[in-house]
Amino acid sequence: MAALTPQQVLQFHEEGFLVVEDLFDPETDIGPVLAEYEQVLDRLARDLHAKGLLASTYAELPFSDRLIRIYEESGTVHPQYFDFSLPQNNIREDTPMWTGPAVFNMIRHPKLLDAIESIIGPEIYSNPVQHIRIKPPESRLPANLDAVTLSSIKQTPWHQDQGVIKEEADESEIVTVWFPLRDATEENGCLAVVPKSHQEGLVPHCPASSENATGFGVHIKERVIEGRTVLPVPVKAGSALFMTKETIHSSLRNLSDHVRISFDLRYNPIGQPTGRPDFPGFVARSNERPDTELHDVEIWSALWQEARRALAKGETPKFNRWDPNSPACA
Ligand SMILES: O=C(O)CCC(=O)C(=O)O
Ligand SMILES: [Fe+2]
Repeated sequence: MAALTPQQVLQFHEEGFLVVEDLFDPETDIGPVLAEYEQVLDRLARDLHAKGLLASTYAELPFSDRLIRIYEESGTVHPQYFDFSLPQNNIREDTPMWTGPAVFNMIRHPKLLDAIESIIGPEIYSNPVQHIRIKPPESRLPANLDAVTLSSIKQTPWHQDQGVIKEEADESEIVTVWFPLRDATEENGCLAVVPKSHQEGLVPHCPASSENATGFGVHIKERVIEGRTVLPVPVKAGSALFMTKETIHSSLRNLSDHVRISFDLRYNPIGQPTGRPDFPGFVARSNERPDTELHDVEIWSALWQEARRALAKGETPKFNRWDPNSPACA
């Protein structure tokens, strides 16, 4: 069991965040995920090469250098290729995503579920608000990215995870777990948190704006953060940061020469709304009804493909509650 100690659970609830050191073995737990993403990057390289957008597939380069090179030379970034979730608009039947076995195993990792169980109990639902985030060094981003793309691949603005989901999940006990696949440092853009900010509950957010490059995505205005204690949280590969859905956080800039690569996953007790009803979750662990647990990556992958098909056909649903014309956004 990788259960948390009562002291750790207390700290999580008091501070709104908790770093669990060495939750995973970087080699045996995270290694397979990195190996799988080598294949995803290879597929991207071959696709772009076949389209004439790359002179080479750069198969000889290590992951970070290869990705940077491919983004630079193709003149744009390709985050959706790697993600195990869908975007919030312009979903097509062929929108890329990656729902592979190593990713699925990571979401279901017993050490992770043991830690989550210590916080929310043994009836655990995998919430579909989940991402891999691969952030290239700012100095190596392709020139001429439009403002929205640029800001989405740079630092993440201040927000609470409760702010990026729908009201229906306001009472759900959603726990975020963020962990890097390679060491996350202040230089390469680890997260920063506002300790104890969860105690104040949900604060107003402002939705995406294409005019304001640093304000892309649902975000809390900088003026709300001014004067508060901001704590950068470097996390080594193998360690993990747990946060409540009310904890205010952002990421720092990637000023290093390599990509910053992380997973963020969420869990809530089975039966509580996830806040993103158009995306599929699944039962990750259930002591009461073990037969309802999902163990089959093919089924998981099919759930995402089905969601993609439905969203490509229908109207774009609303993903959050915020109004850009509210006084809080002026
Ligand atoms: O990795 C990032 O830059 C942002 C992550 C985040 O906001 C989260 O995990 O909730
Ligand atoms: Fe977040």
